[in-house]
Amino acid sequence: MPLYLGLDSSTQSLTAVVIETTGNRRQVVHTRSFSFDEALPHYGTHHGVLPHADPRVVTSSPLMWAEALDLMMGRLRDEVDVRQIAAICGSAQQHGSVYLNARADAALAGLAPTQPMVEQIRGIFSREQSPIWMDSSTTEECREITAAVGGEAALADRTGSRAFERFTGPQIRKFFKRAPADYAATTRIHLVSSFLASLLSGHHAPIDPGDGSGMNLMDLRARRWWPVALAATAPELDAKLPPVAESWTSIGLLAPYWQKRYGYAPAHLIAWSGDNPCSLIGTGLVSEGRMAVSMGTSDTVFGLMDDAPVNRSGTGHVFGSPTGAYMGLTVFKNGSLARERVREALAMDWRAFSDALARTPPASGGIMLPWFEPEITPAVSTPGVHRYGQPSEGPSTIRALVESQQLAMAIHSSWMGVRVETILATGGAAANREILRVMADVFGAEVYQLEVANSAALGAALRAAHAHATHEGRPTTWKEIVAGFTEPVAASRIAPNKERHALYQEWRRVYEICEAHALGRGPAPDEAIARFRRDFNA
Ligand code: XUL
Repeated sequence: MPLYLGLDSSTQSLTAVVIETTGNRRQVVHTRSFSFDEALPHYGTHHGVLPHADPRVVTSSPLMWAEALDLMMGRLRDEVDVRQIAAICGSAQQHGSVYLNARADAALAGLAPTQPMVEQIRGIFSREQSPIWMDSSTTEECREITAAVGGEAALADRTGSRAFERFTGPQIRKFFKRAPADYAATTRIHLVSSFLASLLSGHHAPIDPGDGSGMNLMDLRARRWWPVALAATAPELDAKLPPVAESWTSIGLLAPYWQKRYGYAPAHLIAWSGDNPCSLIGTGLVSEGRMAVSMGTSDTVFGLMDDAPVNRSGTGHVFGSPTGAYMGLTVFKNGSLARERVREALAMDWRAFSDALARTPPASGGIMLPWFEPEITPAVSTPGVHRYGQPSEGPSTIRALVESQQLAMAIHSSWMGVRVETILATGGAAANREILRVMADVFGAEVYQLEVANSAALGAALRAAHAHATHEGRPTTWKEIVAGFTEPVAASRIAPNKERHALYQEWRRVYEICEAHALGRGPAPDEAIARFRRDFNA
């Protein structure tokens, strides 16, 4: 009976989900996850990233990601019947880039099964550290690229996003400017996703439109590199990038290294994608109308879109969806990161955190802009936490934080133009019902918890099953593929409270004034807060 393997290389960990999809047996048969810090401490990462004096520079080790992949494939051999795995697909943190030199082709093609992979690929990198999505050090390059392509609107219309510091194009440009000789010695630039797929296939894998749209380099609708953006970014970039290929592309069979070293079958490899496009599938968002809010290291709001809207929001992104359609996404860097900081500062456990939310009335904590780290939405390069309307520390801080995060998500995802009636909540913080209650009231939407804990890895496994069925001449719909895996927990439904939603509609305007003030773009919000308190007796 065929099995399908989905891998997810995230910021902090590597996860594998193995599923079976035959007839009524539609289930996850195995899950394995380990954190980079714990499993591979010799790389010296902290929460998956390398230390830097400048908080805007965030990198990780591509060799570590490779070693993690090898470790995982070996562990799976001991835990599942890997000979039954018919197809493999993967997901990875988006935007991060891997720089390879001329030795890479031969090393990839000639991996000897008698030695660990890591020893054989040490020499293939033209850059030892990979910039990742948490990096915000390329403001200058964003400006240069934007000007060279004819402005923000031109870049956003063509690629789905205005220039963002973490996007791969600005990162490549910075590398070219700072280390021109190393850039010249680079023969291939991969995303984390296509790099890991290359290790499995033994040759350079393509980039799929889902992950390619996180680069400021791809023509979103044509699904190929946009020559104007390539020219604006760095010389001879076209020759260094892998081709763009549809997400369901079969990129070959698992290389002999994996078959001989661990006993895998010659499984079909499907093009990897980014974690957000994979999570779209893993949360069952294969048609328009529903949205997911994922609360992990970062918080993200996303949903499928049949067409690519012109995105003039300046905040969100339009990415390719692995179904061939599109997805809208807005990312907040200070997600769980901020919740953890506040909880730690108050010396509370998660239970006390929830109790504090349950005990405090809506809008009683004021507004908090929790920019502990440089923020993506709205763009904030110098970190700083701002508090308005209720400066006292204590349980009200938690209410201020959680409400402000939900208000920011509602405001900054409205550009997608989707009437949100149902939200699927996922990620670690989605286990907290009190947070979900605030979400339901702020959005005025029904909120369901998703049982799926590893939506990106599950999405990758479902993509493997979908592509395999299609390649075998058993065409199947996305709806059929996700059935039985992604249904929300019916009993978890939280309905919005009408009165509280009305109150939050006004509190939302106060939030907007506070945010504009914190960004140095508007007046102090005292008057607006006083008016709100009068009107709502809050
Ligand atoms: C998406 C983004 C993050 C990373 C996290 O634009 O930057 O969600 O993909 O892995």
